[in-house]
Amino acid sequence: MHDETDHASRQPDPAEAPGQPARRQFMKNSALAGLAGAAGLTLSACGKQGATAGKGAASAAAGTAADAKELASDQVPPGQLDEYYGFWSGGQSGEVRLYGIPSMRELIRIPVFNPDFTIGWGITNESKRVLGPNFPPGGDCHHPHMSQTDGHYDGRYVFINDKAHTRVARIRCDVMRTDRIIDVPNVQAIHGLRVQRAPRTGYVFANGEFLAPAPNDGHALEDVDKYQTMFSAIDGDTMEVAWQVLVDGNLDNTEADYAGKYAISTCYNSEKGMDLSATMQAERDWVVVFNIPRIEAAVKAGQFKTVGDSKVPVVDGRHGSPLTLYIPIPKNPHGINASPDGKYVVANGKLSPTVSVMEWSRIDDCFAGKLKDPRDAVVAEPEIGLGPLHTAYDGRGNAYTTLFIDSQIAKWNIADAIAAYNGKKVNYLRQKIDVAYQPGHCHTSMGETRDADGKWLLSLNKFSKDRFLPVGPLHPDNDQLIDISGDTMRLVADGPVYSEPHDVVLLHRRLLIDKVKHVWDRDDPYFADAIAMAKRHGINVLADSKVIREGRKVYVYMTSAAPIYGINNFKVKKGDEVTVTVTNIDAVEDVTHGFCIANYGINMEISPGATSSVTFTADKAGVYWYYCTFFCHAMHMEMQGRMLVEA
Ligand code: CUK
Ligand code: CUA
Ligand code: CA
Repeated sequence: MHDETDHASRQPDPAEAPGQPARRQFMKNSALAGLAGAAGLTLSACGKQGATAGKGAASAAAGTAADAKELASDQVPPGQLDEYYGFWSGGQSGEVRLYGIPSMRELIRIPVFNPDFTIGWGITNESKRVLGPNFPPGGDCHHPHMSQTDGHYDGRYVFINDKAHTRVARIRCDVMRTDRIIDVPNVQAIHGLRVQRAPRTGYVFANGEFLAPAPNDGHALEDVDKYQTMFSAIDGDTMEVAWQVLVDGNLDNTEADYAGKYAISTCYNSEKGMDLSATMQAERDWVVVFNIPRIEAAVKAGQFKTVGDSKVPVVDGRHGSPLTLYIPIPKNPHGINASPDGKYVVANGKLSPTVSVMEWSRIDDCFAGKLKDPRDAVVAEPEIGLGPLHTAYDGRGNAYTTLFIDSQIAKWNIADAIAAYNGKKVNYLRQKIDVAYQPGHCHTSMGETRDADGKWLLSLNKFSKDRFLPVGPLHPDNDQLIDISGDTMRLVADGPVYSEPHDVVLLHRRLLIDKVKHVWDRDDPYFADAIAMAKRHGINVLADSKVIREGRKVYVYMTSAAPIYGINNFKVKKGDEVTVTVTNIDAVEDVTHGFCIANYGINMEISPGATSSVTFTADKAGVYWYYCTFFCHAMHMEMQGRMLVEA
């Protein structure tokens, strides 16, 4: 057996090699010329200023350097489209942000768990149907992942967790709007989230991180032995929790294989510690592998219980269960990432300078009893550097691991790491690049699919310190774009971002560009409830503008067509419950209207073809103007009307 303490895998660090400049010098222009010569690198265009040149200028600047490959550019000229979409977790904001890559320009924001006054998320009836009646005021997003089919992105959905309120959300990629949010029962704080890759998504896997009694109803407050957590599989089509697995320890990040057989999660608190030092006692914690076919069979056979009011089947996956496999891994492991060749999965050691490479076929053998020791699933445990958190892949056999403490990304070769583990004298480390500063996740273009294309690497750095203009004590994060298309990683651009995107996915535009709708379909389920309500009132929302009273309930239907609403004024009584339904009959690309009632806390967006509705109590008498909030026409300012509220 190999042991992480005596395993002779300390390698010469390429970043420490003689002749390599320190980080700050590296950034100084004066050092660039000398460096290009010393390192044999082409530093033709470092950063935004220099990178505007096209092919000709870039190669001219490269001069006679040995590595003639030009530095890829983050510049996307006016009118040109980015090659990649990036879905950014919005972190504590509770939203998802859509970026273009390589420009790193923010395209739109997609409100998910957060109220948003731009589109009226949390205000409209359509959003409240998704958020639920008593939705909490925000979220804490970490892990956005797109649905897959056979290990390829399929452009249907992006799923994301809310750690703060133990929820999972689904975003429809055709309209870039959140369409489902669910509470996950029996656990606290959904952290790791991944999708089943094959045959399709399928399941969305979600880790409950914190340990607590279940049901968490005030019993066993001090009885730490009774604390527990579970792994959840959510049906990505119905957004119902299909089953849960009770585990030992806690759960941090999760990942799925490429065959549709396994999910796998890291545990940093095998100790069941209740404070920091207690969670760091063991030299090894573990990863736990979930055998999906076996779990499904157990559920089918009725070998489950339920907890409290929840009807979700809970199977027992603690040590000794045939449903799970616990593989000891050093130490407080964090990220877990499957390689795009479908063969390996890498757990990142965090408090250990190592990552642990496991082979799925050996995990098969462990479950089949052919391998007795779960550690036999480990085929390499290379030493990478200090604080390895997450790993990404280029599809050419190389892995890229963020080193939080070293503020670096290490590029290493998987096959060479396995050879070194088997005693061969090979250097698996390819390069280390300084990042600024303290990286968490890194992500490669298409890197979590079979289509990993090895073009771009993003380093999501937690600290930006001196990289941007000072903006007060709260600094932006710094997401750095790195060209990995050649043999050498090269930093291309810094990108400040509002706290705190833990993770992103990057996918080629061909996967989405034709799937995204330019105007809403009139029969879209997103506003079907409003259309059904209109039908009950005999209203054709495309033609009719009308006020209907039913007791204390008032229904106002109006069209919007630039620059005029279908109703110029309507009268209600103080205390009435008012529902305003606006239909944008300008089914013309980009002609969006808004509907805001001054001093009533109401604003909603009505994109072309859409119907939006809002219900509120007219609790203040007086004249209240409503007006359009999206600049839609030369006479946009005049697109207005009055709500008259009788005392
Ligand atoms: S976690 Cu934040 S850096 Cu929530 Cu994916 Cu690792
Ligand atoms: Cu409609 Cu501005
Ligand atoms: Ca631990």
